[in-house]
Amino acid sequence: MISIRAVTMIAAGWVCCLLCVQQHAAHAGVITATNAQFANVDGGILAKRPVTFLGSEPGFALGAIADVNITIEFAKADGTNPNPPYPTTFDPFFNEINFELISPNGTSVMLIPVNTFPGAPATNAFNGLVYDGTITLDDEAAQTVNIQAMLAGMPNSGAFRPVNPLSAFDGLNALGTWQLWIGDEVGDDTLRFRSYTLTITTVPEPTSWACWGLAMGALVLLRQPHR
Ligand SMILES: [Ca+2]
Ligand SMILES: [Ca+2]
Ligand SMILES: [Ca+2]
Ligand SMILES: [Ca+2]
Repeated sequence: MISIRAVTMIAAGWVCCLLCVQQHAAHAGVITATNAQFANVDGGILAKRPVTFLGSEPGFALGAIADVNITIEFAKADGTNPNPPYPTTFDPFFNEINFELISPNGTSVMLIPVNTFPGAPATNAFNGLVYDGTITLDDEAAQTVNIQAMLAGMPNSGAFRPVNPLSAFDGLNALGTWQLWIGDEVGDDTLRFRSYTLTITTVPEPTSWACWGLAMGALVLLRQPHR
């Protein structure tokens, strides 16, 4: 026999869950931050670009991280001219590009290490190529960032998995200052960094966990032998 008490708890728990899910869907639980300070990066000297979450952003909840994506807009071309049109005479050395993301607690992920993209082939086949676009790094993307690049000779725009997973940040807290370290290993052929946007999905607030607890408690009650 199922007790009236258990049935009531189940009903209350699941109604509460539905309300919570709806509420959090409205909030979306997603926070974003952008840094659009240009940098003409070269010669192994990192440009460091911060973004800060204050905790007051809609969707911040308690700041616990469920997922991190990052979108980076940059160009890489021959020469050092910061603005287009870029020189197109010689090789742009895409292999010099590197990006590392550092969380507020100092956890770092080398998203794109040096030599992720191809360098200069002996045939000079990549002379004159220019990359100018936007790459989104997302663990849930279908392909890793360098797969098509090795065939095409240059980075591809779109959504790709980073070389090392962003899931290293899952479970940490978003509160505070994040840094993107932007690198270009060797002198000449600068990396023209334009902007990045950090998109963090936060874990829903505990109110909904309390609802799940109520529902789960009812299930436990159901499984207990009746006296
Ligand atoms: Ca993820
Ligand atoms: Ca060059
Ligand atoms: Ca993701
Ligand atoms: Ca360079």
